[in-house]
Amino acid sequence: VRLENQLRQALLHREFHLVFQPRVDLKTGRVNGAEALLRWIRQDGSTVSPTEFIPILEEMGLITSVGEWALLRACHYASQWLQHGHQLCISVNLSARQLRHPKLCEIIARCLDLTGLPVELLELELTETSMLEDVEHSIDQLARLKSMGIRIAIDDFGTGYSSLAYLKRLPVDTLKIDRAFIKELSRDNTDMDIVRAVTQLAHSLNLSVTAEGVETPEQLALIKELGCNEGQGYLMAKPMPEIELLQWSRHFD
Ligand code: G
Ligand code: G
Ligand code: MN
Ligand code: NA
Repeated sequence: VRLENQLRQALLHREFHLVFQPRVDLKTGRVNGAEALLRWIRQDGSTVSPTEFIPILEEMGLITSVGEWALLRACHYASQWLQHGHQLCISVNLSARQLRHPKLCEIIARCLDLTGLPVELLELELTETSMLEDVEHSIDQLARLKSMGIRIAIDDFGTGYSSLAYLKRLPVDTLKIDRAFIKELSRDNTDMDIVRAVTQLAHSLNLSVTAEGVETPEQLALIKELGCNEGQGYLMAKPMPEIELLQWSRHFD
């Protein structure tokens, strides 16, 4: 209850911020895009993890408005970067409740319209679990988004329950392999086989693969060897404020 009240205050006092974590193309070494991640910084400077407050925002029914705000800000920044000559695809996380929202397509269309961001520079990340809450509706909703030209990624892939049958039916573009599989990746363990198999499966379905949570040069070498398309993780960069991302991307030009 305390956190609930604080969240209401947070909205009023603009305590939410976005940070951005780059996604790097493993073939060219260039920055393909960035994932927008929500941060709550309270007035006393303390922070609360989104894993704590997002479920509460969901319960309170506030996730749609906070999510819409995040979407608009993310599109705004990506549009600014483009104007500075950096064509970066922005990935925005959506919660299950946002996916179920009947006006989702309209909300997104409005964000693109207001910010002038080209549609192909927006990617939405959804977890398997949120996509499978109501599969038929999800497939419809995702198909509508895709027909608008928006890219869809399955986030935290491998931690949910999606069966391969659904993978075939869900209109997605990218699999983001959960960092749990990258964490202990080494030449002699099963995670190596899992990442290889997932990557081959994804490629046979024409999906791109992003490895998350890349923290060491060894992991980077292995995901390249296994054919992943993109890497994201602390080795490349931690999530950072918008202004730093622009400076960081310059090193790759
Ligand atoms: O950035 P961090 O590792 O703390 O994020 C924790 C979790 O919060 C991740 O699972 C991430 O997907 C989720 N998350 C971060 N930002 C957003 C957001 O804007 N919307 C939603 N729905 N989830 C987010
Ligand atoms: O669930 P999702 O993939 O959206 O969450 C991304 C979260 O992972 C972010 O909160 C981000 O801070 C975190 N993250 C990003 N890179 C790394 C990494 O290399 N190691 C760890 N442990 N966490 C990471
Ligand atoms: Mn994500
Ligand atoms: Na993830």
